[in-house]
Amino acid sequence: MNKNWLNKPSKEIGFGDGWGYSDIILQLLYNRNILSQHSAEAFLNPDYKSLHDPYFFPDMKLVVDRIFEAKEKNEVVFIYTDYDADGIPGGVILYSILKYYGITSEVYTPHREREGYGLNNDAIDYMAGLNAKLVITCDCGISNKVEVEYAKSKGIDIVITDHHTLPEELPEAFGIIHPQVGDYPFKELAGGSVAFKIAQAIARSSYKPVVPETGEALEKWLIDLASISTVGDMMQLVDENRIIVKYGLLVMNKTRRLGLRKLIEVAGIAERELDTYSIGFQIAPRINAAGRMDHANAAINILISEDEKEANVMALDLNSTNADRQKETEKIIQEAEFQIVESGTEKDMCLFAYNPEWQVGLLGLAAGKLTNKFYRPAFVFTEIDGKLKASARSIAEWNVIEALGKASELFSAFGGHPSAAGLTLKNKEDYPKFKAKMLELASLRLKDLELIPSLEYDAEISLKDVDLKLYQDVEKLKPYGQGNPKPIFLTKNIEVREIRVIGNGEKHLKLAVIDENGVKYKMIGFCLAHFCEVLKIGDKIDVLYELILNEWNGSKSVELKIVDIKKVVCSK
Ligand SMILES: [Mn+2]
Repeated sequence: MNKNWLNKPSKEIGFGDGWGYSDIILQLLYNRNILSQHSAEAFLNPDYKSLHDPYFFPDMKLVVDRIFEAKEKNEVVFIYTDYDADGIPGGVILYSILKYYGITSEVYTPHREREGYGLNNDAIDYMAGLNAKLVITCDCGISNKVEVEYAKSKGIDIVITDHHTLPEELPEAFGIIHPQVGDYPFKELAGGSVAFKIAQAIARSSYKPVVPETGEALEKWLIDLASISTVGDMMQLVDENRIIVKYGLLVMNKTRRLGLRKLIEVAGIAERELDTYSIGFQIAPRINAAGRMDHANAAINILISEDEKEANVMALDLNSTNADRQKETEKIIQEAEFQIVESGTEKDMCLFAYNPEWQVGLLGLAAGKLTNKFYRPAFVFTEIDGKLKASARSIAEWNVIEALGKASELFSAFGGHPSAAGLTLKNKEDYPKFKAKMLELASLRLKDLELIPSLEYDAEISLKDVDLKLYQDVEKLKPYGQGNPKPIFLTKNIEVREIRVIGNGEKHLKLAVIDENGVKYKMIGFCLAHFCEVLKIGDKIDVLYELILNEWNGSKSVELKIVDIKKVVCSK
């Protein structure tokens, strides 16, 4: 699909003078809204010591003392954690830190389809039946006022650790650790990182662990899990999140956690240096797959396993669950696309697909793919127990959660964000009414817009500026992720000299181009082979690209990874 290219604004004259950075680094900092020398230093050199004091959470001391009271009294303790790639590593952080201090806890993860998100009374009954006295939630609970009351009536103290949007009325829990409750200085922590802050608070308390390590050395072995939560939940990689991910990756590259090592091995990335891409596309999807396809317990169990053989078997299992998940998702996407194209609705202001057989845990992935492909908001429905449930994904131009709010009378439940949401229809018969309402709201907002995706680039440069020095400069901005995308550059008017299609299945494009001085450069476009149908030798093109390092026989060179191409002059 044709894309709009947007240039981020050029830095102002004089910006960063005297800070000692290259012009291009300054532009990249400016593009990321890092506007003072102090914040530039902090951004380029994330330091473990800059993590905020965990005792800035108002309830932290109370919560830490309650945990050790449970140890003293030998109480049954449950960790109640969400089933996704944020909650799972977070639950394992809590389980592990308690274990390091001689407290054995049980981890309870609700079933995605049967129990749904957050605390529920049946689960509370189950834990009460096992004589639980303390339940610590992770990545959920802040909206469970009613369930927290119910737990109290059963003699259970609930400690909520969460990061989701605050409801109007907070639950009256024993304690709440939430970055938006109180004056904690950074509000964007993942659920797993909130759990990590508890681990830090315990490691920095006067209580004594039963393992040899103490303090920082002890807490650091848990930060790799917090980095999975942060990337897995697509948090902005700024401030404390940037430190967590940087140190998390350092730890993950030498992790002692057996199950995580096995997961990395079966994903086929053990030989590489792990980065945010490995977390986002290899590790988090495998952890998520358990809850999407069946029960998240499989992912919890592998991460807490201490038996080599067992961990191996579980990693292979999770790997095949993930492969099944991919296949299933692919099937849903194909069928959904077929429904949309067959009905001729692909140019409508929003897209709908429905099949009662589709698995609810995969709807969001499918909706996301449809939104990318057609650049329209998409709703993908399935049916559970006679009710229609959907996941929605939207484009930047339309706030889907706001739209759902305007049709709330149709739903028995709905929630989410401007770009992603979920809903359950009260009555199955309302499906046509729902579609009509969404189409009406979407066209109010979108009908006069040209709906094509846009790509933002950082700076226009010449090919002669591309060298190892530039690559190393750009690498200083790692780790990349939400809020800090990998830098993209534009070079205009370069001449195509060679065109080849390479790789398994002939999916990739390889170009040789020359700049205005006749110097030749190589470019590679992964999954961009379709451009060879429109390009000819001698064409002049504008190209958006990223820098990648090519290491071959001990020598290093910079290669250009094509992001998008526009033809400006055709050869005769
Ligand atoms: Mn989360």
